[in-house]
Amino acid sequence: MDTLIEKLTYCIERGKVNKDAPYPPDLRGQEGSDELAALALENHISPDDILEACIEGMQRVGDKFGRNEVFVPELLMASKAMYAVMKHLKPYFESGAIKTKGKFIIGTVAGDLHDIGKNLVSMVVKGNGWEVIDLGIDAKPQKFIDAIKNHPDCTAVGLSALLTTTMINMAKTVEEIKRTFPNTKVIVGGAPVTRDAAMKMGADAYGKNPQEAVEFLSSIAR
Ligand code: B1M
Repeated sequence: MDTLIEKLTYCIERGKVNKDAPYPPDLRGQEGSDELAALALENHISPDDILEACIEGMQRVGDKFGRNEVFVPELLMASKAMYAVMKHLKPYFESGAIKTKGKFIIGTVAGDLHDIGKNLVSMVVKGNGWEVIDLGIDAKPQKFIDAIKNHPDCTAVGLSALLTTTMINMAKTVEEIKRTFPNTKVIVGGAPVTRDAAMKMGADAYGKNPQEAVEFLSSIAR
């Protein structure tokens, strides 16, 4: 089974989506992340292990990007391969929702277009029985304010950021939310964010992964 998981990680790293995909040329005709994710589930590999394998693939392509070995198109292909897997995992992560425990508003902050992590948090939170209001990517502070106005009963608001440069917008958004709605709880997360940075921004919590967002919501649920 290890080889199946390794192949999946490699397909994410290389941006190989499915058998018919012509990209990358050296993997033409081979199975991609789409088929391998389906096969892994059929072989009772847990959705968590599949996800971990994909995150490892994203990490590898990200590291290559950091070393100027690949460029934005390769990151986009890796994202496509990751989304092909998430389509298979979605029902598993979302299956817990029957009667909702409350509302959670989430978005990727202004200037930031990364949405894979935010969408994973959204799926896992939904799967744990919460209604999720997803504001998408590049969400300006006003978009969060309007969403809280429209959903005054929300339990918390979550912000995601993947760029060190957009962490400034994250801090501004937390500040704006706390100024307008001092009682609204805010959790922040994303690769460059740390617990220390979260506290300095004035957020109520930091989530390293989707599970920590769920734990925070449970801890403050009325
Ligand atoms: Co970009 N990118 N990217 N990128 N990209 C990074 C983030 C980078 C680290 C790559 C690198 O240099 N090694 C780097 C940022 C450097 C920095 O600021 N420190 C970078 C850069 C520089 C850029 C551009 C500027 C490149 C350019 O144009 N020159 C550009 C910026 C665009 C913009 O946003 N304005 C850019 C563009 C892109 C693509 C569009 C091509 C694509 C995103 C596609 C998409 O999201 N639909 C992309 C990708 C794919 C990446 C990497 C490779 C992968 C990101 C990812 O999806 N990870 C990334 C390198 C890396 O991460 N190693 C990189 C997997 C995902 C599951 O993890 O999002 O961290 P993550 O989410 C985790 C946790 O952080 C947590 O839970 C998730 C699951 O565990 N979490 C939360 C996230 N949000 C949370 C919220 C919570 C709680 C937990 O509570 C609310």
